[in-house]
Amino acid sequence: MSQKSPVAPEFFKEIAQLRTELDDANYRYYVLDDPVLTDIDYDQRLRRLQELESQHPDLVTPDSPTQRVGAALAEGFPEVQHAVPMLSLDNAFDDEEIMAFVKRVNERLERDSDDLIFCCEPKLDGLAVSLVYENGALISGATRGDGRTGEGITSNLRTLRSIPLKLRGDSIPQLLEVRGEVYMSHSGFEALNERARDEGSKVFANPRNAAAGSLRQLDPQITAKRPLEFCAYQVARIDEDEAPTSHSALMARLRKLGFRTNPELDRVQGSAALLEYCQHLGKKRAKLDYDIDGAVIKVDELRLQRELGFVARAPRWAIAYKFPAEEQTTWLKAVEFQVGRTGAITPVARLDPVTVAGALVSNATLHNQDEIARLEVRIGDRVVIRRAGDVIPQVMRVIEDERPENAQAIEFPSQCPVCDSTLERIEGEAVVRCPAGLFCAAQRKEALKHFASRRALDIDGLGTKIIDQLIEREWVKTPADLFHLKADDLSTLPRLAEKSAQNLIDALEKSKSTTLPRFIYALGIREVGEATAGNLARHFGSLEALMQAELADLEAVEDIGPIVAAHVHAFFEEPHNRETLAQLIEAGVKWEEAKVSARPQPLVGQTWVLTGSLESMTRDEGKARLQALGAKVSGSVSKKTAGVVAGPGAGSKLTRAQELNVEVLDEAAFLAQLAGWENGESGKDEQPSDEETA
Ligand code: 5U1
Repeated sequence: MSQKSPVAPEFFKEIAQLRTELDDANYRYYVLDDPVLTDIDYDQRLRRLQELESQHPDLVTPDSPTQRVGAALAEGFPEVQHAVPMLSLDNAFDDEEIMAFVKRVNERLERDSDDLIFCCEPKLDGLAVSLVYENGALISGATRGDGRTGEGITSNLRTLRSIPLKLRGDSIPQLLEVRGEVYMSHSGFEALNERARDEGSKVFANPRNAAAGSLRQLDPQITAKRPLEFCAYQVARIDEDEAPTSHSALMARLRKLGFRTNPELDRVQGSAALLEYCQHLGKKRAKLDYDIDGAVIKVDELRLQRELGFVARAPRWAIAYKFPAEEQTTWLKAVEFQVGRTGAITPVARLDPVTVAGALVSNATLHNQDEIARLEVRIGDRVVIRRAGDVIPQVMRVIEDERPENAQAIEFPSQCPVCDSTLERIEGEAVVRCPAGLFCAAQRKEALKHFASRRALDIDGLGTKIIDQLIEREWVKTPADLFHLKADDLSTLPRLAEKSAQNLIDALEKSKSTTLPRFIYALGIREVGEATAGNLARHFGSLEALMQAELADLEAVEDIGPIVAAHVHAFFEEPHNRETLAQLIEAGVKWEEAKVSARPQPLVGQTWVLTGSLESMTRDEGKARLQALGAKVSGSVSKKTAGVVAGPGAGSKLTRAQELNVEVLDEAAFLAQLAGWENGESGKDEQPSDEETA
């Protein structure tokens, strides 16, 4: 048997020293903005460490700086449930809206002086991610996704040197969940595109797209070559004695633990200082080496944040102030009419290309017929274009003084430009639609693109060009036809080699195993996006139950109002759609029922009482959400009651709960608990149940 050679103490020492030097170098560079090593010195030390570790692989630890780049993923990114939902923010677009936010906050906190402390920082234009550390070690990193479920991109996030693999310092929280933005600096972006140009590969349109594309690589070696950075802006969970009590103190704590926070972060007191911060940041924006689209304003004290709570998916204690969008002028050369997935006809302006907010713009939406009339725009006009963040460029107004003599009026078509059906406009709606549904080739194409898209059935390799050909050859009329395609036929399509044809068949086969939320989303029901599809799946648990739902049942679903309920109802009433659904299931499309029906039921055996009014939902909605988690909801409080949710106006039931020492939750605490339970946290111990009387 071969004997392992003993490790010399100097060897240990050198390894430990190199790791410390490399970790310190990252900390000095990213957190303190005070570099100590040049890139060459850093790489030299990293190589030496790699050499030493390769001699003694048993000494390699997962948090060693050599372990940033792991193996490629074969299967795509796993789903990750966020223990605390990743919220979105309400927006304020001017001083008045900021003042209205301050007023709302002060009123709710019953404060009559304008001296509240806010913590402000730039709003980075990147991608939100969440990082979980257990006992100091990074164990998971995920995208925001729909706020409840993201994609696990741990291997990619580990490649970012501004993300510590282990926390710094002697006192480390047992559990820490940090949220922040992954972004690319302007200088990093320029260097990346220059390299791409040299190599003849595709250049990115802007830093945000480059950051998004880089994070979505299955091979972390690629991500590691992209100049991505992370900046922390929120602590979602921290488990330590004497955790900080304000947002600004939490940010200081994060810096000590090794995270970069924004150097522009500042505490301000009162609304005048707040407006001044936003104005100042607006002026500084052009000098920053990264894109920002505004400022995020947060009530600093965590106790007050808890008191303020949430409304729907946004906290009441924070707001995003958005800078005015950048505008440019150019010539309108033509207008084309596009047919969307649901038949909506959208006039699209073809423009002389112009760079707006970092992206080259050659098309802009004119929205609809009314908008063309409102703008009084003509072909040949000089127009003002606006683009804000991800939003599709828009034509804002016409510069009439520059109108050429031969400018032409825009005629809205009366027939569908693709299938020639007579267009319809429902009274009271702004949109003109082609009523032909899947009989219109344009709608078929869009429906198939949506069906195959990444967040729907995620059919790898089924891109726009192939879909166009499948529709034009009439090989595919409905999504179900996709699953009857043959590799031999596909390989006859131009530019689709035999291997790619077989790959596509394999991808189609793989896509048949999906989830109910993805399947519902893939159907392309009007106004049913990913979040609504998720809510429908969670609420009904099965496709059969959803198909049988009445309008009232649909309206009882979280975040679904009468309009969306009507669209869903109409979709499942349509015989043609029912037939396609049956064909899809017949073709083998399936999802794990268990995944759906095993949604968390942590409140089985518990009885809850709702009393008083709630702001973010009706009592019936609150009741439905508790019941969905397995609870019984009762109209009276007894000593067996597990908990009482008490909103304003709560009377005798609240008093009774207090007398019996039953746990009472206000709305904010209830929402936070619901979010936790719906994300799989367990409830309290089972208790004997009351009769359901509510
Ligand atoms: N800088 C910053 N961006 N950002 C985005 N802070 C911040 N906070 C957020 C979000 C969504 O949310 C918390 C207020 C919960």
